[in-house]
Amino acid sequence: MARTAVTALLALLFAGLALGGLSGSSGATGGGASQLHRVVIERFTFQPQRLEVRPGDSVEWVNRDLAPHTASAEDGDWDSGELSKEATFRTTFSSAGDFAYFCAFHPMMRGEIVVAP
Ligand SMILES: [Cu+2]
Repeated sequence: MARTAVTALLALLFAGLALGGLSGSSGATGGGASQLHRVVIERFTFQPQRLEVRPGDSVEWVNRDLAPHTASAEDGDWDSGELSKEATFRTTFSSAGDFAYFCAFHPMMRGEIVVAP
């Protein structure tokens, strides 16, 4: 399906950006400005499902579904609460690690933020 192809292309694009970011970071320690990344909640999925960011970066979730969703950290550190359509939630990741999260209303909806220097 076309949508699958687009998703695959996006995944490749994100992988390329991640690799480019890593190679570009050699020798630079903490000089970069923090960035804002976006996760779109659409059709009961988090897109991208796995997002790589740098320490100090922020991530914003936006719900494009009619159904309400949440973005809730598995370790309980943060929780968007109920996000109605077009509602957003933003949090900042200051330390490195893998942070799994899910939707409290639809626990099969899972995502991951990977914070790597
Ligand atoms: Cu949900």
